[in-house]
Amino acid sequence: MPALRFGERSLTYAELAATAGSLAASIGSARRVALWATPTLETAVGVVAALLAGVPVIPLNPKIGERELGHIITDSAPSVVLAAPGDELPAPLRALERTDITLTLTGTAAPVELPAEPDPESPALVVYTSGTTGPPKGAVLPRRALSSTLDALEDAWQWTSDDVLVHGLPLFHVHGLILGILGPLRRGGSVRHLGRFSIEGVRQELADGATMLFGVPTMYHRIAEALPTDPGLAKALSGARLLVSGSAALPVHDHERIAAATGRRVIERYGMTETLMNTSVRADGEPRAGTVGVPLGGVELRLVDEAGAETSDRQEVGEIEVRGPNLFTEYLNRPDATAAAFTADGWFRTGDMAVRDEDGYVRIVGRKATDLIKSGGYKIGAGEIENALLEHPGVREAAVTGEPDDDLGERIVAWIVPSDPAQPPPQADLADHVAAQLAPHKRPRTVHYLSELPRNDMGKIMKRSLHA
Ligand code: MCA
Ligand code: AMP
Repeated sequence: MPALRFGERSLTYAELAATAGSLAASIGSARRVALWATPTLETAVGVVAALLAGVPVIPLNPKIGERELGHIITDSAPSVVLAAPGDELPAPLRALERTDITLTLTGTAAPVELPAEPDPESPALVVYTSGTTGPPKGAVLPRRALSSTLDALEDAWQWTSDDVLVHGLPLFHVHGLILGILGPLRRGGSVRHLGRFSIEGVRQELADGATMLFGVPTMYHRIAEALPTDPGLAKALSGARLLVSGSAALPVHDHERIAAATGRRVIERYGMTETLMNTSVRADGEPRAGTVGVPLGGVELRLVDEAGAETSDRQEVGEIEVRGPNLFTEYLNRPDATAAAFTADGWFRTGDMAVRDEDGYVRIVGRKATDLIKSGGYKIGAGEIENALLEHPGVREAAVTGEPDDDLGERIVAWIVPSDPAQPPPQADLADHVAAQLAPHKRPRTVHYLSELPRNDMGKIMKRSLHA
C-alpha cells in the first residue's frame, strides 16, 4: 500500500524514506525553509524532509499575493525555499537559495543516515494565521505538539495503519498538512490526495477502498447538495469508516442531509492553528450534530466568563481556554501577541465561545471577535483586507465584514466609500486587487458602495449597523 498517492503518482514508505532522506541531507544546515505548498506529492515529501532534518518549515500558499508573501518572508527569514522542479516562484522567493524537491520513485535508492531525533520542543513548522488586525502571525509549532495531537486522534478515531484517508484540502494549513498528510504517515497508513476537492474524486476514492474522509464544512455542504442526484456518492460514503469535518461549524442541516442519504454521521473535531486539535466526537462515542465532542486525551479545556473565571453553569456561554502538549510555543517575533494570547497560568485564549452539554460535549456558539471571518474554512482578518483595500486608488474608506453564506459558511463583504463617487472602482477590480496582494480566498465576494461609513462619537466604524 503506498504511503502517499496524488493522482497517478505515489510513494511507498521505502521510497518516501529514501527520497525525503536525501532531501533532508541537503537542507540540514538551513535555518528555516519555506515550502511552496502546491497540492502535490512534492509538498508532502518536502515537509517530511524538513521534519527529518529538524529544520523548521514554513508552508506557503502557492496563490499567495505580493504583500502577504513579502510579510511572511521578512518575518520568518527562511534561508532556503523548497519547490517542485518546474515551479515558477515569485520574486521574493527567487532571492532565496532554491532546492528542488526531486523525487526518487524507484525504491532502490540507498537509505541515507538521518540526524538524531531533535528535541521535542524544537520547532517543526511555522504556520501563518490571520488575526483581527494587521498581517498574519507565524504560529511556531513544536514537534511535541504534532506528535501529541496526532496520537490523541489515533485514540479518539481508532485511527490505524489500515486506514486510507482521502481529502482535497490545501497543504499550507494545519488541517490538510498536519492532519491530512502527517496524520496517516504517523500511523503507517495511507493517504490519497485529490489535488483539488471534487465530488467525483471523493466518490471514486471511497468506492475504491478509502476508509476516511477529511473536509471543511463547505465540502460537506457540496456533498449534501450532490447526494440526492448521485446514488454512487451515497453508496461510497456509506462504506466509509469515518467522515470527519473541521475548521468551521458544520451546519446541522447538512449533517442531517448526509445522515439521511448515507446512514453515516459526520463527526466534528475542533482545532486551531495555535492549538492543533482540542476536541472531537470519538469514533466510539455518540455523534451529535452541532457539537465538536469532548476534549482529546491530554487536552485540558475550560470555559471562562468575561472576568476570566471558570463558568460554573454548563449552559452559561464562556470563552474556550485550553492547555496541553498540543499547543504552539509562540507567535514568531511577536512576544506581545504571544503574551496576550495566554493567561498567567498558561491557558490559551481561543476566542471561541461555547457551552457544554450535560455529558461534557462542547457546543461552539460563536466567536469573541467579530473581525475574524471564517470563509470556506479559512480564517481571514477583516483588518488585513481593509488595509489592502485602502491601498487601492479608488478607495477612500473601507470596512470589511462577514455575512452568512450557505456554501462558504461566511462570505467576505466590503463596504467602500469611493475616492470619486462618480467613478466607484468596479467590484472585480477590488476583488482582483485583494487576491493579488493577499490571497484569492481573501477577496470580497460582495461590495457595497456608501457615501460614508457609520461611525460612533469616537470615530470608530460601527460595523454592526452596516448590515442594517
Ligand atoms: C478566484 N480565484 C482567483 C480570483 N478569484 N485568483 C486570482 N484572482 C481572483 N480575483 C481562483 C482561486 O484561487 C481558485 O483557484 C479558484 O479561482 C476558485 O476560487 P474560490 O472561488 O475561492 O474557490 P472556492 O470554490 O470558493 O473554494 C472552496 C473550498 C476552499 C474548496 C472549500 O475554500 C478550501 O479549500 N478550503 C479549505 C480551507 C482549509 O483548509 N482551512 C484549514 C485552515 P483554484 O481553483 O485553482 O484553487 S483551519 C485549520 O487548519 C484549523 C487547525 C482546523 O481546525 O482545521
Ligand atoms: P484557524 O485559525 O484557521 O486554524 O481556525 C481556527 C478556528 O476555526 C477556531 O478558533 C474555530 O473558530 C474554528 N473551528 C475549527 N474547527 C471548528 C469546528 N469543528 N466547529 C466550529 N468552529 C471550528
